[in-house]
Amino acid sequence: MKDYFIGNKEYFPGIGKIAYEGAGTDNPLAFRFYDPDKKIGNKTMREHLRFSIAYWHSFCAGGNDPFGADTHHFPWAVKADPMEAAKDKVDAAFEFITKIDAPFYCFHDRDLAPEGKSIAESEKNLMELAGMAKERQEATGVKLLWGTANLFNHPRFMNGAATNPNFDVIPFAAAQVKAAIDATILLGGGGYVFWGGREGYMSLLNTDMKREKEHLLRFLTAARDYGRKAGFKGTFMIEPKPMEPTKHQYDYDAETVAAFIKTNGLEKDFAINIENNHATLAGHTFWHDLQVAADNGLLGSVDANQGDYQNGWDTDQFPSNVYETARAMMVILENGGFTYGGLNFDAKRRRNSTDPADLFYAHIGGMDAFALGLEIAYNINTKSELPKRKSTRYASFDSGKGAEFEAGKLSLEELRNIALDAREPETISGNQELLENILNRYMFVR
Ligand code: XLS
Ligand code: NI
Ligand code: NI
Repeated sequence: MKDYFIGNKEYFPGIGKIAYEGAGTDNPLAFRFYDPDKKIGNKTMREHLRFSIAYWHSFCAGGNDPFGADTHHFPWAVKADPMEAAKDKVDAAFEFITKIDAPFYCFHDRDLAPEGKSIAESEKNLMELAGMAKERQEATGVKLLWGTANLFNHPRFMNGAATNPNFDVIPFAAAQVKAAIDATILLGGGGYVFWGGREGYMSLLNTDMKREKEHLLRFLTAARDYGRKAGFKGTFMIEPKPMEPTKHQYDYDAETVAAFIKTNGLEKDFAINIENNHATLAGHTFWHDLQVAADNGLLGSVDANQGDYQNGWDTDQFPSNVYETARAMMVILENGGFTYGGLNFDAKRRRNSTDPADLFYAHIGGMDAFALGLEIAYNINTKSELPKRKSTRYASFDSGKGAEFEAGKLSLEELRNIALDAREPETISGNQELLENILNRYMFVR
């Protein structure tokens, strides 16, 4: 019995299941730091990190960019009949997912199955491929983290999907979301994601923002209502991004999405899916957006990737920056860890990384970077003085007048009267450089 899946054909011959070999290994096809069964606190690394493979980047996107054609030639994408090619892709996907030893995957409807000539044919295609994926899930134990619908690729969505100024487009978007929710239910996904790639504008000259945002709310609540009626027990998530492909996207960042969810009373059903490169595009850090989502009780899942400090777009690179993974894991652990969410590699290998093995190197690097981040974050949160120092900084609000202020018991006049008899406040250092030194100690000293 092989411990990985092979369907009708082996698509990654010569590469077996990737195993943990330890930091000293010279084998490029092994984990150095991701040791799935190693316990960190009361959970294993596998349980903490809940890695997921993005179907679109790994098995669909051929490496094209606005200046050049595909460079990745997938052996599972050669059959002329799109349904036959899609079936080969399912086999290739489950082979890769089991060889890299990831417990989850995510997909868009159109990643899994081609669009048909009619809504009914598209629905039939999706359900047929989802049925095949379900069989593969049962055979391998791999699970669906979340599903979504691609409402940005087809030309009909060029002015938006739920926020399109032409109502005629909205039923087409709804049909796709309905079918994608059905497929997510069939496959037992714990989440359903809305990333509004074209829910925004290119110019305010032709855009009524107020109306479009109201339409977005109508659409999301209709999708929620359908999902609940159809038996979806998971969590709907909104994935913030400030722009690209639109000039401005309505789900700009975690703060904007949290406000949208709470203002509209959606917090029972909706949470946030944070992507590193989207946070940095919005002028924040990954850490910042994770913290905002956690502070609002809305941290659902993570699209794990990283951007490029010099490029102003979503480069979707595999995570290798251990400072970023450690800080992310600090927030995730402090928040109690993932429940239904996980770390989905919404990342693509570079256009010129053309060897089939590059797909493995990319994921191995990302998984190792998060395994390192997890261990460092666990040590920082449980052994370092950082959490204590942060809470001590606010100690003056723990009792006396500070506590009264926090509880909303002091008026502006009362506060003013306290100042009348008070001495000038003490100069208290924020000790930032000291804290950075402590962080580095935990980053590099084991
Ligand atoms: C694009 C988004 C997309 C979503 C899923 O920038 O990250 O991949 O995660 O539609
Ligand atoms: Ni994403
Ligand atoms: Ni993205």
